[in-house]
Amino acid sequence: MNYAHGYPPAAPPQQPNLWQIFQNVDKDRSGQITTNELQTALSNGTWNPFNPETCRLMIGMFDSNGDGAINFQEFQALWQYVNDWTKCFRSFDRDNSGNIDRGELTQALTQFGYRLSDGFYTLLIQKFDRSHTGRINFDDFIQLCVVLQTLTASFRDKDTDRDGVITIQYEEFLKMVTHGAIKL
Ligand SMILES: [Ca+2]
Ligand SMILES: [Ca+2]
Ligand SMILES: [Ca+2]
Repeated sequence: MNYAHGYPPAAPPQQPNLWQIFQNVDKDRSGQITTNELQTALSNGTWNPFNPETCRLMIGMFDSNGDGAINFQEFQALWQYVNDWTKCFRSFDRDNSGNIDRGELTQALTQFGYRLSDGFYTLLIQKFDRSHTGRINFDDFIQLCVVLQTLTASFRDKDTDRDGVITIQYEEFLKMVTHGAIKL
């Protein structure tokens, strides 16, 4: 493997096995983690494959050098992010069912600072619940939160007077929604 100068760096003390985890995820030993490799490595707690859209979103967020894959350096931040989401998911899964029901989702998003109507929660669950059970699995929960976060951030950018209303041109709107190639 041909890593950048000085690689692999000493693993941070709190995650001594990170290099090993990286190598396990990097199935073809290319030194880079692709969407497929990440998808295989992650579990949503069901027998179904991890949401590929969530993997794609996360790779997009942590691919700092823009080559479409995750090297070890980028992986450290990505893995921390996955761990943070795992903790977050578990803390909101109050009944330990392994998924987030409507009440738990409401509590989670309210705690994140969102003020959303009942109707919008129905829409969110319809849109992001790939299992069609009315409950949100781990992978879909990340996708839901990231999409919501990204769109809210683009909205806030335009909502300079903070009144919750924006006026935008058609192409500006398209840019907002396609920024990061979000599929809604
Ligand atoms: Ca690889
Ligand atoms: Ca990269
Ligand atoms: Ca639950």
